[in-house]
Amino acid sequence: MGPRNGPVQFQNSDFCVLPSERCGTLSSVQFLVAAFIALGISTVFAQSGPTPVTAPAQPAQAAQPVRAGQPTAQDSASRPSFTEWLDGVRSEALARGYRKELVDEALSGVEEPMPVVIERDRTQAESVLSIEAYITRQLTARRVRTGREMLAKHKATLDKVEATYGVPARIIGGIWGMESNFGRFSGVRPTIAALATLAFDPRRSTYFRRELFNALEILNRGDIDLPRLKGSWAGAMGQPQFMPSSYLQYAEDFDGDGRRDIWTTPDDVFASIANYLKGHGWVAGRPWGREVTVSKAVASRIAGAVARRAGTCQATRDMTVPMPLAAWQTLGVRTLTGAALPKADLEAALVSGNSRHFLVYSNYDALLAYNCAHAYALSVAMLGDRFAAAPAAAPALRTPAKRVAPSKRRAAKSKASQHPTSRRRATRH
Ligand SMILES: [Ca+2]
Repeated sequence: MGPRNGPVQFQNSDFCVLPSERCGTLSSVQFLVAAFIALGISTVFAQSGPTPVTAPAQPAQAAQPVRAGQPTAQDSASRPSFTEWLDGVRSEALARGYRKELVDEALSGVEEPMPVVIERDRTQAESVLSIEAYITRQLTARRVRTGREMLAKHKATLDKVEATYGVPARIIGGIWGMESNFGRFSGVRPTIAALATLAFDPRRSTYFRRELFNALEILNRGDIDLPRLKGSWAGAMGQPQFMPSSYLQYAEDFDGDGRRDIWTTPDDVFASIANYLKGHGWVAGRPWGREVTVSKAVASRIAGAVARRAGTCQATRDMTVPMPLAAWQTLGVRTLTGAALPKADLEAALVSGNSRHFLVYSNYDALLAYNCAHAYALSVAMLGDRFAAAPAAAPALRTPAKRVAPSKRRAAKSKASQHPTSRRRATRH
């Protein structure tokens, strides 16, 4: 992984089951559940949303860990061996004009598919956590505190990035925190080997073969050396967790040293995140949205009167079409304090969890583009709000622990493992 990772993160990575391997942020309960999965207990669990710029979402598979190299029903005599397949990749890379020594070096370390990659790909789970529960898990006092410290530490750079791209530092910080725990963990898996494994596997071979060549392209351009080209098991790289295609399109060399280093250079990390959001429609000076109050009666009125959006991503179908704030006001939507909505001439769409509701503006779509899951996008947005809020306005950072009888603790732990968290994170595009 990135040079920033210390021993602790490496240790976590051994148990990490999250597609993006953001295990640095696992709570102890999450960690326990993750350990169970790592032991082969197939279960629905995963953490958050996906990874920006990551692989395309796939329907969850019943988690049956399959060992790489193990014959499956889909294998047939016509399938090449991994070695034969890799020879084909090498030939195509040379035909594309990549330097021979680079191709040889990059592929020489890929002797066989990585079992851990296949297992994690097979054990991705559907989200069973509600939006509310997911947000609660993400917006911890510790993460908010760390985020404020890190944003303060990098204020000068973030201010420059914000001025350049028009994306607020707090939003960049929200994504940075969600993706790599503020740069502490960005994945230890060798990207070429991980992508080769997924490209050889028939499940999503076309997508990952393309990303494998994109990764070779990155090496060929000299932005990063092979030993440092690391990331998640699913190929998401560096602190922003960009897939190679997103890297090629959006990574920025903000410190001007000639390399787009999203692994260890904060300037490049922040600018790359901001450039991605700007490239997906973030408009400077506009808010993402706000949490609102929707009574049950109003919610059912809305369900009958307001259409849902279309779209290729599930989250866009799980929200309404945009309408003027005045229309929401007429329908009975109010601010969290029960006040009237602002009279701004803005259109907003309604995103609803089980009990919480949010009116979101067009900038919210850029967050969904990073990772198409409301739980993720709302967590980023609300983390940003918390970073920006005066510390005194935030809930107490330390809540006195309530005494819980041991039997209740066991019950709570058991419940947590039955209702895992997750939102299948699959994927950014
Ligand atoms: Ca740079």
